[in-house]
Amino acid sequence: MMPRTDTTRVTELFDGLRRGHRASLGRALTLVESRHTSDMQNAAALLDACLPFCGAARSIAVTGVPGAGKSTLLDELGMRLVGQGHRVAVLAVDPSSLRTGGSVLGDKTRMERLSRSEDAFIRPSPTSGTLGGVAAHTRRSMILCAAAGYDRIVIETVGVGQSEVAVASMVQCVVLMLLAGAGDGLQGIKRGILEIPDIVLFNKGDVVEEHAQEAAIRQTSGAMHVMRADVSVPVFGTSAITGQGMERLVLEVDRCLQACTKPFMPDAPTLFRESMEQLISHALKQGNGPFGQLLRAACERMEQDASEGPWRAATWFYNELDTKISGDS
Ligand SMILES: Nc1nc2c(ncn2[C@@H]2O[C@H](COP(=O)(O)OP(=O)(O)OP(=O)(O)O)[C@@H](O)[C@H]2O)c(=O)[nH]1
Ligand SMILES: [Mg+2]
Repeated sequence: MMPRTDTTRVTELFDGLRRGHRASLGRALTLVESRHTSDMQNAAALLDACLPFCGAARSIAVTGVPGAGKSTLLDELGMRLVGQGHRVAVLAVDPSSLRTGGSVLGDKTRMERLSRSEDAFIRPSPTSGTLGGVAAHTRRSMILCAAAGYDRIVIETVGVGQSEVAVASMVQCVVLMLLAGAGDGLQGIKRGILEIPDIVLFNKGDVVEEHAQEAAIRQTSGAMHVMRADVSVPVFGTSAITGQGMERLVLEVDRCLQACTKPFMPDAPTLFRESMEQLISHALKQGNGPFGQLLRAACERMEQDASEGPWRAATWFYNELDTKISGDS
């Protein structure tokens, strides 16, 4: 049976969050991360209430290898955005979930000025897997932060794997951070990565040799030009420490957001479909849920009966699901 929504709790959170109370936003984010069935119901009600208040926000992702300088750069970028009158929320996303509390602390210390700013909110990545996976989690957090009045939602993601691509597809401006001469030269990076960004930075310009930095920028610009002839992707050097290239970064991000035709949030049917896909694919990976059990049963059938190949097992799974759903209705 579907648990009831705790209307008082949801209303309290919603009111607090809309009034800009940090604690309410923090609790709301924790609520949408929860996998307790009763919390899920409340989270859904809260998200539905928040969705209409998201329109003014814009989203940016900063992605790159571990240690590229994302957090340090975000401290600088965030402060500049705050200086322009924006309210900035930073969400750290870590799909590998390999990071320990130490790094979360690292994120906060690397964003020292931003974490002290009244107009900024920093949320480290959740420590455990969340409902529906990384992308679903990001979507939900973005909605809450936007409804709480943050108009620049910045997502820090590590690496450039499948989850980052999913996260990148959700934002309006993707900044890719690379390091010249650190295997991030064109030889070292997978070219597919270059499909993602709207802006490419070569960071740590203060310590990388000038000619190496210039060569990396030139090569990457050239490759971009060939691969994505229809768009002009700025590629330039930065230093999160000295501030080199930061003015340009603020300008390019602004330009990108202005040119972006993608809304901050897609329409409700798209959000619903996306959410269902994420939930189902996540449910399949959870061993003890109903999907996981069915998946295991299908695998056991294959083990016990050599004639039960993968396609037959998949068909069996689908039919079982169909029967269950029809039986329950
Ligand atoms: N010299 C120099 N060091 C930098 C620069 N940007 C960051 N760093 C240093 O690089 C290290 C890693 O920086 P972070 O900002 O934590 O990097 P990150 O990409 O957020 O790292 P993860 O979150 O662990 O993936 C720190 O010691 C920073 O001080 C830069 O532009 N120049
Ligand atoms: Mg970081």
